[in-house]
Amino acid sequence: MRSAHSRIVALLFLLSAGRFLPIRLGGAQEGEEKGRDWSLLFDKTEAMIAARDGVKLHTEIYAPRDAKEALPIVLERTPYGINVDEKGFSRKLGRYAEMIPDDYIFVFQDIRGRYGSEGTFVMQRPVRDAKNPKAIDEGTDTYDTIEWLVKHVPRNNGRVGLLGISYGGWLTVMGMLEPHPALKAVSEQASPADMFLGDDFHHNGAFRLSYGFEYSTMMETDKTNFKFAFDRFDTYDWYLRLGPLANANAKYIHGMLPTWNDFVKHPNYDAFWKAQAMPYLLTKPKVPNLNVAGWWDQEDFYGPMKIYELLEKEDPDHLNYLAAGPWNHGGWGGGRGNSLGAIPFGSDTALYFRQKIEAPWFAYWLKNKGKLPVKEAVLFQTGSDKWVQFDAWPPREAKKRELYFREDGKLSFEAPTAASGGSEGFDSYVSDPAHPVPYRHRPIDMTYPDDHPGGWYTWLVEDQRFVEHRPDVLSWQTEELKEDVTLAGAVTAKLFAATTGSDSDWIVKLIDVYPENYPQKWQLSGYELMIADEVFRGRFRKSFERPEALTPGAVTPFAIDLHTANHVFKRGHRIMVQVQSTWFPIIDRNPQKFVPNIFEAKEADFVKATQKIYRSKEHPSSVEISLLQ
Ligand code: PG9
Repeated sequence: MRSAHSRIVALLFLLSAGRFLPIRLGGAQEGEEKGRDWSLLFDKTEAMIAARDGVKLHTEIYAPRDAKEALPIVLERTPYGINVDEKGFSRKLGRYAEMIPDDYIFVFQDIRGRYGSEGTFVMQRPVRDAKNPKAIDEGTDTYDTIEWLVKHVPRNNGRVGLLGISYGGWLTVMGMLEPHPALKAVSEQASPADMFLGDDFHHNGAFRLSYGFEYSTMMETDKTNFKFAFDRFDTYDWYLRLGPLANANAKYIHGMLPTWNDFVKHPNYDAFWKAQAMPYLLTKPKVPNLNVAGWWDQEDFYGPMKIYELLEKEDPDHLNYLAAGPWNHGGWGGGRGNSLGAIPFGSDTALYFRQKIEAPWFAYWLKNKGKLPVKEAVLFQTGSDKWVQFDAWPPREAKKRELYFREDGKLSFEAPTAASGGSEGFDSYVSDPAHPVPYRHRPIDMTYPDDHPGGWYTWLVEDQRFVEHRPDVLSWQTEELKEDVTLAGAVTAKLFAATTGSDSDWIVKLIDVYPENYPQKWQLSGYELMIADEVFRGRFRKSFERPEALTPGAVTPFAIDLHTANHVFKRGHRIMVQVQSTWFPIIDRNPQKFVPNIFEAKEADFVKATQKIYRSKEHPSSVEISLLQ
């Protein structure tokens, strides 16, 4: 293993243009303030904390210099490095600028096998076998760390808070499964919940190719964040030239990345994926937890919403809460959050979250200070640009309505009739894996560039006009709305579709179309903003565990969960739905011919298919939305 590992390090190092630190994971590190002299505010100490198996974890402790009383500890564990400035103080302190005035001891730790910590990194290390007293996992590492901290850090008050974004959010969930008694509050932020069904690596079984490839090379090449060196700027072109997925190992990574090998070995929803999926891990909440999600999170939106939903099933002590805002991945962790891409929000939403929600949340639980800033769910409503408090999410009072696909590209609350369907009652396109629809406008730069502002961070808010007129993207849209339409809750696409292939992907996007004349911001005139979106891999229609071929030509129903949204389609706007069968290279190309394992598909398996989306009385495709009056 070690020699394989060093071979890939050598190989990729040769290919690499160099080492880039720190990476920007979503907005997760944007809050790391530049230029502030933290040494004036904090004393720093370092410790190698021994976990129960003797592996030592590199930990940095920042205690306020002028603390008058014993203080709670705020712990963040990370695989991405603690990232120190010229004075050796962690830039992560900038993430906590709004909490610092409340006085905490901040502790940052490299997880096992990353940066300064000993041991081996395992991607989302599975929860240990509880029968083995020597076994470890991220939960025991968190527990052992807290045990050490409360015993050894001078002038701590015996209360600990734990939080993190994304991988750090997942580590937070691991820490709350069997919490240390000193753990009094956690905030899981953008944690993945299920890597096969909805987060970074797959959505509904469709493989997230560019993310899966670039993330596994980043994490498993050596102990630090590594960048794969593409030989061209436009990775759309690079991934297309890669051809079938098997070429990734054959040409570049040579079986040396454990995570990539797991993708290849586990193409279906088997015990491997379930072992790390939240439905199989979470029981009722034992510690107060604020789940945090971004409506346009390009990595892990499914995760925090699912974790909130699962913990909500049994929460007699009311420990489970939700906050969501108009953010990309981690966008609440830094900056103002007054806009995302071209879309303005009318206020500083990220700052508001940190000042008015996150800081009071921790002060309440760790310092008995103030009032809880959230009753149950505090969610920014996009479109109207305001914060709304809900007693439940999704709201119970929302009513389901169907938006039907109709003839001539129309979308309507009126179902098709025998007469309206026309003689055929479907719309059609040819999906060609050799010419896949780009998921964002080309050139598609690498996922985490650090020499320019990357397109990855804002692709979910890109104007969808960039693909509207492709022959392999279909659109249906309403008339101009005569009044506001308030969507609050679940969005589900209900397609009746047929393909000439024996496997197929279906991508459905719910879009807010701005008026053609939009004086509030001229550049947004006619803008097509995605509000909900998802891909479904047809082979998993009946079961994610046992994929089946589709019957060519058969009209087949597909129900696709587009998750929840909290959005007002304003009067004068239109609602649009787009359907397509490729979204490249974020989603790998479905060969469109059923093969047992797409990771082993051959070039010849990739075939064109003619797709039909029905909109007839018998087969009324629609998107079901949840409306508030
Ligand atoms: N989305 C990243 C991730 C989390 C967990 C596992 C794999 C990837 C992240 O931003 O940390």
